Amino acid sequence: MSNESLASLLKEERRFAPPAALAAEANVTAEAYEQARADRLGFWATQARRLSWETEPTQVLDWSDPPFAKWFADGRLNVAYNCVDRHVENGHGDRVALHFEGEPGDTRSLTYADLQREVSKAAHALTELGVQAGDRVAIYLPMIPEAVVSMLACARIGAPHSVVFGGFSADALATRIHDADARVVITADGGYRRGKPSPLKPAVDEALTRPGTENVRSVLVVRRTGQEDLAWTEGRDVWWHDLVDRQPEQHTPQAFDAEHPLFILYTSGTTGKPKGILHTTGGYLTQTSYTHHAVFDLKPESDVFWCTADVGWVTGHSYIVYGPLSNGATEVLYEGTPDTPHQGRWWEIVQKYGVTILYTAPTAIRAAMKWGDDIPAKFDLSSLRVLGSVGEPINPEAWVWYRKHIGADATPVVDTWWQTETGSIMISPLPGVTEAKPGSAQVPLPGIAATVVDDEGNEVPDGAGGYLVLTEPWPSMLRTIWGDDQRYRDTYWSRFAGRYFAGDGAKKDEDGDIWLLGRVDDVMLVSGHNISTTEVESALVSHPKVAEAAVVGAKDPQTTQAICAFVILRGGQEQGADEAGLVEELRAHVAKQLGPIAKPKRILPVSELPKTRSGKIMRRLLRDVAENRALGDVTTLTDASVMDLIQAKLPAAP
Ligand code: 6R9
Repeated sequence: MSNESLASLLKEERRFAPPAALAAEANVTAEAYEQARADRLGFWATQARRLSWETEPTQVLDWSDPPFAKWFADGRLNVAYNCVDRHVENGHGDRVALHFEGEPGDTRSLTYADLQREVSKAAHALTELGVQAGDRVAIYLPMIPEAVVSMLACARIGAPHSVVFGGFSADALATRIHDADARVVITADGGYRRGKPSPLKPAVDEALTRPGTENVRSVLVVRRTGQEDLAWTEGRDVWWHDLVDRQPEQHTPQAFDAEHPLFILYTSGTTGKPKGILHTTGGYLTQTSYTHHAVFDLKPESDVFWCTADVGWVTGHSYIVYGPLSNGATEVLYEGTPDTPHQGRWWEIVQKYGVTILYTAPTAIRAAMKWGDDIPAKFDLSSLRVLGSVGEPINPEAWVWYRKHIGADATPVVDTWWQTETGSIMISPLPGVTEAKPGSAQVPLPGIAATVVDDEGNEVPDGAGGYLVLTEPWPSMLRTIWGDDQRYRDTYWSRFAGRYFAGDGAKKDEDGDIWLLGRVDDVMLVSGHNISTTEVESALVSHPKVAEAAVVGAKDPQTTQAICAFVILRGGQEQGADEAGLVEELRAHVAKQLGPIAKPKRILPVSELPKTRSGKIMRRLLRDVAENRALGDVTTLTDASVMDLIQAKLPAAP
């Protein structure tokens, strides 16, 4: 990246104060920032007491060997006990933990008492399969209750899990099984996606033929779709209902050290071998629990929480499983896609269960915008009181649409910035405290230290852009990259000495609030200016005809890179009619919003964009297209055929 800091072009003046009623009853008030500022470690020690410890920690942070942190190191606890049993012991056994909604419409509600029985049986079953504390278990399941039960059963017996997205290929699964050296795989015959059964077990069978997976001795299979002619390896494969159902319903959880590993989760990264991000127990659970309580203002007696993420993404780990369940929440778990069997499915679910807090990704919000305002308008969404966003920068226009059409023009929207590596939310407004700015994650949470620095690592003044860094260790930070301490140091801690480099561009506005500007690998260099893809995309999305935009810098002989935009038009906009006219209109719109330097050289209307399973736009593939290159690695793409559609749309090389 050149020495010129990221240009900050976008001006967003809209402001939304917290609703007075919510502010008056909020779980966390402005005082928390003061407390954490005065005594950061004391603040986290207090938050750790949200949990039940078998041995209370006397130590908070051990940073004697940076960047290897230990939090609450002399404490001992059991994560599953904290997420399940203690709520039953506290008299909440009858409270619903999970309202499961299958894609075909089948439903199941599990109370905390049910969950305790299921997790206990699964823990016994894993033990019968020979799984011991420290052994890794791979989980490759659809979004069904057994996914949550399996994760908690692993946590209960101290066996780190490695959840792999149900949508990943046999190759991706094999790489992850190999790297983690997993001993057992938990899977299902299949799951439901887009109205039909989608098989999973065949990918496991295939993965287990690959070198490096020989240590897998058992495959535990949930029957979900009832698919016939399933290949079966005797002695290795075992049905969940045969093994788990006959286990005792009581299981005594054993406490583990606070630094005992909880899970490994692989981040795809844009290049290179996936990184196995390692999280441990005490600090991770402290921060997921606290942030879920603070950012969503969760009231466990009355709220119904719904995080739409897949459990294969860190958001599902922290805000379907560990955060909400440690707080005794009632939540929704939905198996399928938002448009099956119709584009109002999510809103129907909100209405049916009276969802009060919804946590989703910008990609889903932009899809809903594209499908049209009239669809959510058909449902009663009045139960909603807090809306959250995660995964990508949320374009201001999408933020305002979300608040208006889903949140009755009244609910706070919290834009939460964090990463697989950070384990929990790091930068976000608080719904009862912060005057919100659409498109900005705004402020580090109490106890979190983040800032923006320039190329030399100097903090930038308000109003300037650069790189996001975290300047103090935090409880749910990754502990290392599984099996590769050196890569952990190099990737995160070597760019700016003593500080964690997140890999994201960011700016501070005049009030010192933080705006995320996209991955630094995606930043464009145009005639000597660094321009953020996020800002150009947000300018495009602020045009009434555009639902979604992806912007890349393509090699250009005159300007180093030229801005190339791929746009999806909003529902009802006829394509083709006057495409040339529309493209000109959009180019002029961007120039007006951001200045002539940001005007895209090319704009291509397309019907889909390439995305990862967690909904992030894969700009590097679009760069390959824009530069007429063969496509790079597409294994983490939701739907590889999208790239054919886009390439077909492209005029012959200029
Ligand atoms: C939780 C999660 C992490 C990357 C991160 C950043 C982007 C996530 C964001 C956001 C702007 C937000 N990101 N939340 N960018 N605003 N609110 O997404 O983890 O899958 O590891 O991705 O996602 O680029 O560095 P992960």
